[in-house]
Amino acid sequence: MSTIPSPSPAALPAPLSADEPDAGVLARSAEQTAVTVLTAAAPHRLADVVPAPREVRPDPAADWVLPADAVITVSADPAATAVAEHLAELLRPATGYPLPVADATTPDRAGGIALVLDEATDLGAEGYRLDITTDGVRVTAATAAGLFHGVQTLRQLLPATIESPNQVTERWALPGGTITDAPRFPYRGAMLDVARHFFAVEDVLRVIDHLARYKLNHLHLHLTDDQGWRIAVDSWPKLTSVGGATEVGGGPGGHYTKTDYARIVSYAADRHITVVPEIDLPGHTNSALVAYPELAPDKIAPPPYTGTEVGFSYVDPADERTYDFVADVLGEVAALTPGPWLHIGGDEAFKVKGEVYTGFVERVQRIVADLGKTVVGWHQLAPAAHLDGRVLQWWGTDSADPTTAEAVRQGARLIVSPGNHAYLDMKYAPDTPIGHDWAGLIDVRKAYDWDPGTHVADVPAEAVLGVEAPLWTESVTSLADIELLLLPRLPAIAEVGWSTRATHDWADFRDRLAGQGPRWTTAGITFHRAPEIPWPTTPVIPTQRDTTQTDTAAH
Ligand code: TNX
Repeated sequence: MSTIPSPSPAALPAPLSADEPDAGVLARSAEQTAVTVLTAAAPHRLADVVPAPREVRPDPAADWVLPADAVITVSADPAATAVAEHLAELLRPATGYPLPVADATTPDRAGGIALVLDEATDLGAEGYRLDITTDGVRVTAATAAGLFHGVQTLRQLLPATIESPNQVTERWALPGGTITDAPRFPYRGAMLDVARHFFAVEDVLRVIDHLARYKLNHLHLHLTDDQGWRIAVDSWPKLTSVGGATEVGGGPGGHYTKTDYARIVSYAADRHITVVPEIDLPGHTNSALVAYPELAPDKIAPPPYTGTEVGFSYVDPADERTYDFVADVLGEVAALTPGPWLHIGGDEAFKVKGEVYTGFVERVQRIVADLGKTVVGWHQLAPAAHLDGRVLQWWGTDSADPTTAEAVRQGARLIVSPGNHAYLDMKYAPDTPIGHDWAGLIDVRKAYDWDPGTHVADVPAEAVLGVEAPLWTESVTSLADIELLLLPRLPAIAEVGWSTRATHDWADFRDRLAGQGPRWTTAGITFHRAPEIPWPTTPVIPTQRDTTQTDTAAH
């Protein structure tokens, strides 16, 4: 990042800390809703953004304060207009401002926020430029996705109180200058295992919100495993009615109807996030075998499984009926999924070996291709014959695998999810109350300090499609658990995937990440107060109500 430094704090108006007696008073509006009144603080630094933008040029003479009558103008385009509405919805609760969205052709619209689609913007499919001047804010991008990412940057540059669900009387100041930004890798994702424990649609939508904040653009859903089958398949209905009724620990499980799944896909799409569905094959299939014993090698239904061992189950690779099942399931999932990817798992099929395994994978890869989708699978797929466009997901812990390197030489691309850096189900420290440690402990620095471009031996950066942070849920049973493991490591993985290598700097990242804590607290989001991060200790919204979260309330 070529950062032209901000002026020293002394050159800016002195920030008032919110716990000083004159800095905040509690007021109530006529409607008796709690309104916290805060006084002016200096705006954030323009570089205080996660993931780090490519180029930041502060102009302290150009700080701008969002006025109560600001209008959001937008190019006449439905996708861009949706981004403008999204921005308005982000800003309205805390500001209490009406923030109408208007067509950019509407006259007399100076002094607001303009979202401008401009095909000539030379920043790729997701890049954007953000200009903050004394006249207002302008986000320019060639695509609605670029505008969306620019909006997330804008959001982070406002005071942390912008995250409040209740109105706050605040000086909504933004630091002047220009950010020019674009991602390093096209694929930046997180995975949620909804099979080991089932999570309600609302929980998944909230995870999508977290992805969107940090410019991640893929949500991989691990929809099936030994402990539960979570996606409705009309042609094999017992997959969910029987196979969906279990989960780790003996809970009730659950599944997504096609309508539920469509809701997740569309909520994600509105945030420029593509859903990647995974049907794990040929192993990790006990729940399917319970529902349909004809798929089992011995044709006998196994008992439902609610433990956490892996590698014992598999669909019968020698029975043609198995391929009917695979084609039916993948066909229905493909039809529900607008994105290009279908993930077929392929991991830990310990009982399907050698040519039987590769033969199975090659047939399934072909089924996916015939559905017009791009096949993705865990890197165990590597020894199966290459199929054009296929993508392998690396989850090793040792940074080298000749079979994967050979598959890449033949044209496979790689999503990099090193177990010892990107696995969000690993504990932070020995005392983390949930999570695993088979790939080691992953503190924030470990999640941040690796390079997807050079991580896997003999895999060149050009073959790397991007990064993904998987969250397996054997020990994760609630949204609060999910958030505890996700935050603050998800932003670290997001930065590794988005930001150019030249910006990589632990001390700088640590300070920028610290600024996210008060935002999460204000928004009521659980996070792990990792001791290596200098979290601010001043509450953002002081003494608002008994129920008010302060940033000391989180884990
Ligand atoms: C390995 S990572 C698995 C999962 C487990 C996970 C727990 C991968 C492709 N397979 O089945 O849930 O470890 O960390």
